[in-house]
Amino acid sequence: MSQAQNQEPQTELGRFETHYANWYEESVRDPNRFWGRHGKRIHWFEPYSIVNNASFEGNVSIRWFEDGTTNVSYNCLDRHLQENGDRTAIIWEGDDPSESRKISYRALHEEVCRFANALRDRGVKKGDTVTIYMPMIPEAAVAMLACARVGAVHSVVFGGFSPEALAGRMVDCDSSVLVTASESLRGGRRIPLKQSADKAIQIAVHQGLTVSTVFVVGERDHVPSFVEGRDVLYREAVETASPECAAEHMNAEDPFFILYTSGSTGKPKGVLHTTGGYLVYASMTHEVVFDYRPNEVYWCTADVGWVTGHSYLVYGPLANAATTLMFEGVPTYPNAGRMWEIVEKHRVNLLYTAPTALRTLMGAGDDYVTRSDRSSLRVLGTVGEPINPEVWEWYSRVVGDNRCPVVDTWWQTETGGHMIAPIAGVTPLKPGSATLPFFGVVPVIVDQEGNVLTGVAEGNLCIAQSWPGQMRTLYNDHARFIQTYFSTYQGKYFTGDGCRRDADGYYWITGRVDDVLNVSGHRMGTAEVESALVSHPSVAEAAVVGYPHDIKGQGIYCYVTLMGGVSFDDELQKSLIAHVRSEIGPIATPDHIQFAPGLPKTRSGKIMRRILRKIAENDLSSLGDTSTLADPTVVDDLVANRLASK
Ligand code: 6R9
Repeated sequence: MSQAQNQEPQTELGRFETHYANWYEESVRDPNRFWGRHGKRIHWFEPYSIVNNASFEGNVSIRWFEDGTTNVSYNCLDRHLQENGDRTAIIWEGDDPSESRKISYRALHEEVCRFANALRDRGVKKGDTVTIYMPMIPEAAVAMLACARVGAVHSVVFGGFSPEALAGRMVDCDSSVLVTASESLRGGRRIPLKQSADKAIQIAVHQGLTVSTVFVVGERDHVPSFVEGRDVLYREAVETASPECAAEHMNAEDPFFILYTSGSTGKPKGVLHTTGGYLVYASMTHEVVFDYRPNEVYWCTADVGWVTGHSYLVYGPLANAATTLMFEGVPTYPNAGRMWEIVEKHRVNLLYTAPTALRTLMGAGDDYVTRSDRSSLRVLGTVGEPINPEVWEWYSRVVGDNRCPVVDTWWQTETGGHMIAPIAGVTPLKPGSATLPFFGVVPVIVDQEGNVLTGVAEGNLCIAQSWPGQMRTLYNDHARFIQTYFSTYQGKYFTGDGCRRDADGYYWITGRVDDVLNVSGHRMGTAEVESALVSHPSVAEAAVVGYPHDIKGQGIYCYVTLMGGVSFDDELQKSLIAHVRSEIGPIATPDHIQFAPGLPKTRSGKIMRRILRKIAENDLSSLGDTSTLADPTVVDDLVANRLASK
């Protein structure tokens, strides 16, 4: 551990070298024993006798604790009432700095029971899918926990997604119930969520979906086009429902939630997580990686629409009886000091955020940080994309006053929880490295042919053994699940990320090796942006690549060829940008659109993305061999007309 920064060991794990190594060794050698013990951290109505039953071969079947029964809502609420009923479960901080609310475990339990009954009253039962399209308000967590309580499978769709994107996701999982809000408030701007939901329903109904119920958070007067019979005011439903609601006994392997995420193809994938293993894994990683201690205030800045919002804003923290802070707004409103003001106001002990936010705030200057009291902070975390060592150092030095370990956590929607991450206060850190695997996680680095590389190595990152938080399938598409994750390297879960392992065995994630972009920590497929572009009447063909962007990590660079007779001008460019935003959402706003008279293709018609990537990166010295192209001259035009992308 030559270059590693040594921290004083603080947790029961004690000395890192011995305890981590011992626990880790047991966790991968004897997962049944290890997880058999740690599975008991949650409450089971019917205990499990079988721990791990998973195979990455053939039809790929992943099962954990398969004969146990439990309920996530019971574990996140009822279990804490006796001892911690008065403890704050959720601190809500509004977009407007003068607004905040505290909700105790007792109050949250009551609200969840009431809304669960309201769901049941509208016919929702175990196994039904419910879509949640919400701002960052406590009712989003209530809706998720209420689904968990009655055994409904929730699909939370990020509130920034367009009506088209929402409709596609509702249709895919056949969701006839939607929970939404009249509007969302971000950075002082009102975003008409219900209006988008109504448009989405129109599109979905057109595609054959029946939508029976729309719960709307908000005052009646603020709900545009209230549809009698279909629309239900959340507040009225909750007030008239009974506060008592028994939690459904769920099998550990019953579906828990679907979360759509982007892959290399156009259609988002419905990642399916199940009940028992997911909760065990989310709660254990939350406690161990962040070294969470009772009574601490924990703040994860992720939106509930992403997996981080599921595992580390709602389920992990609540399963651990933590106080979790939910922030409706954005880090730069009313000014770039907002995050640190919130830390001071609520005495935040643990902060978990994304490198993209840190890069923006670092650019705003240290004064915004240092003028707030950050003495409550004990642990700092990051997630979502690789963190540049300079940003890591700034986070540690300026935000954390060199007192707080920075835990860089690598994981994915598919993994359910942290996979490669330090244990706060225990693992010696290296800026820019997610360090070492969590218990039970066996990372392997393979070359293009699938050979496992040992020692110091760089290649594609796979995971060799199952862990409890792993996704079980893609909703309604097990064949695609096998194809996407287990066919590239037979018998291994392929992550889609590149990775390097150093001489100390530390892992350094280098970014996606497939056609997935990571823009400000938001994951999207180049194919999704391409299909949005070609659905514009003026576009004949489109190719989209990522390029390095100082703040966003990656920016979106689009090449378009146009329909005959159409000419490229500022107006068309604006219209294309607006079109992508309306098809997918503002997170997919193109940074550059270059007109291409032709795209570089092989003679068999395959677009050579490598070349397009190099041009977007302005790395013209290494365009490589272009002689295999059907028409090598198109490259000259693209190079001559490339757009400034720095
Ligand atoms: C949790 C989450 C997953 C992709 C993943 C990788 C990137 C996430 C990272 C990281 C480097 C980290 N990623 N955490 N890259 N260091 N600490 O973000 O899930 O939205 O599914 O994205 O994000 O490329 O494959 P998801």
